[in-house]
Parts: sequence; structure tokens; C-alpha cells
Amino acid sequence: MIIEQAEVIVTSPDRNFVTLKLTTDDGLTGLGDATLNGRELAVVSYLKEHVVPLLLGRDAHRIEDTWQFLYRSAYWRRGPVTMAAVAAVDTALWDIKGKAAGMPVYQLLGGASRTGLLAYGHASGKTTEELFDSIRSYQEQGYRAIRVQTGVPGLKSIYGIASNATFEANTGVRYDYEPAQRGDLPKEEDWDTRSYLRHVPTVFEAVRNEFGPEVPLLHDAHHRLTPVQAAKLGKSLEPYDLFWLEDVTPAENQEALRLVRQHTTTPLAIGEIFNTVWDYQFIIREQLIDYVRSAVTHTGGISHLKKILDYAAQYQIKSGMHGPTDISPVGMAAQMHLSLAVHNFGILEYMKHGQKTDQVFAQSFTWENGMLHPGDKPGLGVELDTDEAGRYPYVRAYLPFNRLADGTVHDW
Ligand code: EZ4
Ligand code: CO
Repeated sequence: MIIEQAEVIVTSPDRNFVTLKLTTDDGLTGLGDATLNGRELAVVSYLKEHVVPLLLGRDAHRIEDTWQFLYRSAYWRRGPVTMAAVAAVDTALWDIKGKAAGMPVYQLLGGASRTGLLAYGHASGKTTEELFDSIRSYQEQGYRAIRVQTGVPGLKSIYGIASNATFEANTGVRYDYEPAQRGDLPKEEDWDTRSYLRHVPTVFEAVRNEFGPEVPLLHDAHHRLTPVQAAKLGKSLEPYDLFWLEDVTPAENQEALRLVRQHTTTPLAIGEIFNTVWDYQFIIREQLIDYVRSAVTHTGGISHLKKILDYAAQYQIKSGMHGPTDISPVGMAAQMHLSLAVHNFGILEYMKHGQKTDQVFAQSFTWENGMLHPGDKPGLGVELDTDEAGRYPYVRAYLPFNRLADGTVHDW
């Protein structure tokens, strides 16, 4: 099983996606997701210029050896671009191995540890009324767990709120949270931490009163708070029994979570912008988090995320993989297989892709009663229609950025 061909496919059906397709000498193909939102072409270049020449002629069976070779031989380690490229290779090789074995990837990872995967979606509203409508619509779509993001009085445009008019105008698709805008320079959003900290608990109180105590609720602070502000938010949300509070402090500083942890029993999740187990080394060992947010796509693939999760399992820390629409259907399939297999699965984020995306990527997962399952086709169960993909050329897109009222750039 020699890798004979390695193609990097860029397509932009409803948004940009980067996919690596490997083909072996006996005709098997494997797909890997390498999409890095807003910096897609950096990964394309890393793959095309530096990784593809190393893959041709290699034994496709040697997944671990190939991972170690790409990670260690580059000398320059880690970082989102490198680790997305390594992830794509790793994922494509698992896909090929599954097809060669005639088994879905989760079987190769140890088999199913559960019948399906609890998933959450993103409800949001500028006002409480809009938010309630959004939560109801997610419940009607079958979601059992819901992320709640709210507008803040006095702020014009903030992370996580639907109705991004420019995005809708560009694509004709309504995304309920999609922050990346196509064909323009980045959008400026505004931020005020004190208004946010005052407002959010009142919204969770209203949501609990309306929807009851059972529904698992999540919230994302998107790296904007100082440790003491984060501790205050965690404490003020304790009465509303969150499933998790996500990314409270900037992700570079793992030690910040010590202070947060000392002050609140609200469960904490972090890691969507982490790349390797080294980013988790300290916070897992010190038990400062409850959920690992890494996606297969951004953390070196199935092989490396499995190692992180096995390490986390020693401390009762569970998975909560990042699953926004910028994780492609290939990346989502990979994390469904891994989620089904590991013992310490927590929850999986799941936002539906647009119709055009679903035409480019033929998928075989199921979504029933708020639970996902990757299906039982050999490999990952996703195939890419290259003709369809070719109809949607890359469109430059940027994530927004934040400024405070006095013009200072703030974490977005
Ligand atoms: O901002 O996926 O929890 N989800 C998130 C996402 C990220 C985007 C960045 O590409 O924080 O909405
Ligand atoms: Co997040």
C-alpha cells in the first residue's frame, strides 16, 4: 500500500475547506481535513510545498511512523499551520487503513464505547426573545444540549450572535454563528467586559426559568477575560448549572486557570486553539479543566488527539471536540469515529453544514434524537466529489477582530 498520489483540494461551497486526498498504488483513497479558518492557504502551501514530496512512495499503513516523521523531521514544531497539515495526513491514513481492513475507523480504534454521541448546537439572540426562539428552533431540530450566546446591551456586534448580514449576503446561507466573512477585510466588533459580566447571568436565569433545569446549557467566553473576571463569571453562573463554560481566559497562559478553578465549581472547557498535548500538559495534570476542546483537524489528527484524551482520562477529564462549520465534513467524521471509541467522551459540538457543502462531501453519519453516529462504511465514510468541489473556487475570508470603546485592540 504505497502512497502514489497526494492532492490538496481547496473548495468554497458555503465556506472555504482544504482537503488532502491520498491515493495508494492499489487504488485506495483517503481524505484528511486541513481547514484553518481565515488562514487556509498557509496550510495549502505547507502541504503542497513541504509535505506532499515526503509522502509519495511511503507505506500508507505506517500511520504512527509517518506522524512522528512529519512532526520531528520538520525541526520546527507545533503551531496551527503545521499541526493542521499533520492532522490531514494522519486522518487520510486512518481512512485508507479502514478501507483496507473493510472496517469503519472507530472499529480500528477499539470499537464503539457507546451507541451514539450527544451533540450540542449554537443558539443565540441579540435579545432574550430572539434567543428563546433560537433555543426552541434547535430543540425542534432534535438538539438536546444547547450553547447559549447573547447580545449585550450597548455592544453593537459581538461573537456568537446570528444574523451576520454580510455573510448571508455573500452566500445566501444563514449560519447561526459563523464568524468568518468572505471577500472582505476583517470586520471590527466591539467589546466591554463589565457590561458582559453584568448581563450574562441575567440571561441564563431567564433561560433556566423558561426551559427548565434539565437541558444541558453551554457558554463560550472566547478568551476575553482576565483570570479574576473569569472567576467572577464562573461564580455568578453557578446557580444555572452549566454543562461547561468555555475559553474564559486567553489560551496561551495555562496558569490563569488556576485562579479561576480555585473560585468556581462551574465546569471549564478549553483547547480549540491548542495544537498538541504540550498545550495541555499542565492544565490536565493540575486538573484545571473538565473538557478538552481540541478538534482532530487542529491537533495533529486522530492519533495525537487520542493520546491527549488518554492522558486526560487519568484525571476524569472528558472530550468536547470543537465542531463548528469550519471543521469540514471529513474532520467531523474523523472526530465522530474517535468520540465513539474513547471511554472519556463528553459531548461533541455539531453545527450543520450548508447544502452545497453536503453536495461536495458525500457523508454517511446519522443524526437522530440529538445523537450523532459516524455510520459503518469502511474508513471515515466520507467521499469528495472533485467535479462539484471544482465549481467553488477559494474566496478570501477573515475572522473578525475586537476593539474596546477607546480603540484598544482586544482578544477576539
Ligand atoms: O470562533 O470556529 O466554540 N466555537 C468557537 C468557534 C470559533 C471558530 C473559529 O474558526 O469558538 O465559533
Ligand atoms: Co469556542
